[in-house]
Amino acid sequence: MTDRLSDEQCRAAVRAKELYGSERKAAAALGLSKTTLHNRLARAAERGMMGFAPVLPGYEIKRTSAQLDDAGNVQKEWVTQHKESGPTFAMPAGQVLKGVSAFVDSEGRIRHQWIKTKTDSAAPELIAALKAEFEAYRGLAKIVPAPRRVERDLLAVYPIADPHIGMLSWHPQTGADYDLRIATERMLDCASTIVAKADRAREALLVNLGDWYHANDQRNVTPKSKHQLDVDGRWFKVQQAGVRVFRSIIDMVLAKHERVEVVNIPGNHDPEAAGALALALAGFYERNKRVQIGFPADIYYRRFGATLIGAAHGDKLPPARMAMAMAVDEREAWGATAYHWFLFGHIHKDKLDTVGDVRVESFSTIAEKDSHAFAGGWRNAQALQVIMLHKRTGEDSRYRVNIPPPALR
Ligand SMILES: [Mn+2]
Repeated sequence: MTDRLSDEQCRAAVRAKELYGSERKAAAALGLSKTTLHNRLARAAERGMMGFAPVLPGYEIKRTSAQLDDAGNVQKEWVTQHKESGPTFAMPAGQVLKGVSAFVDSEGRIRHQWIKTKTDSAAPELIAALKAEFEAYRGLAKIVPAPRRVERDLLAVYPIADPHIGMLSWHPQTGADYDLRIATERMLDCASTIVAKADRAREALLVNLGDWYHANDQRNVTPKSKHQLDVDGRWFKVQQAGVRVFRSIIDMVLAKHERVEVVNIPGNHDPEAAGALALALAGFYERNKRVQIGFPADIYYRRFGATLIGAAHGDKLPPARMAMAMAVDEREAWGATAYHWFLFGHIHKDKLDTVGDVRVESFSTIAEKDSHAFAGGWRNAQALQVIMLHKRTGEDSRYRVNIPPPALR
């Protein structure tokens, strides 16, 4: 609070105003700023030192009324004035609006308002919580620089079949442990190995052949057959881990290849979850022109030079129908290409069929067996591969990383 102005200071201001006429001149004469002089005049008016003539400094007219004679001439006039309003209300720092109450007249018009504020106590905690939540995302959206030299005539095809992220397998029951941590670490490990081995193709095709997730949702059964699944029960955590590991793989592939097309094929274990995965990835890479995330369709086709590529999960159609569907769906590309190659997963093993001139090939998984697969006697090697295609001559080379059986690790 500033000290109260003396009556003498106020009176001096009034005298100066009368003497010099304008507030500007009066202020200059007294060696005061115009604001200071104006404030002194306002205080003087409050103390009745400026008479009662309308309108006093710092006051505004509230009401005027007049008394007229019979001829309609003004006999008397009243001017009611009250102190003018202060500056515009500004929310004090650290405060938030708690409420507003109003004093209204008989017509419901606002006469006065009270703005009630309170300490914004939630904000700092909220900010801290959000910061903590997004800590794991820090730097992940960073644009990976494009590789310097790439081979324009090559396409690197990375088929990823059936990682079954979220599956739980217990060594005493199935011969090997598998859980969320093992799945994600193994995926990153294998992916980084084969990305390093791959040739510097200009383009890469990253194909999720389905069953990226072991479960489709918290019900923990296969949606169609209702087979009971052995799962990590924290579905959201599984879903999140699945998105993160895929993102890391895309980033690795982006560092090696100039353009990356990502294909998400829904499996029988994750028909809807695959769609959510595709959505999450599409959102994350929306502004990266080097990445294209595809629609999660059941059958995928793409032509690369002399090769026509097809892909499906493999639960809905046998190899012969894959070949036939490809010929019909892609009749033009079919006729224009020398090599026909259809990729699938689902059976968790490397297998090559030829139907006519179509090489219908399934890929092994990096996952361990669940109790169902163990009991069924399925015993297949685990691996991850990358296949290099040449624009004119088709398959050029392939690289592979094997996961040795538990006893030999
Ligand atoms: Mn499957």
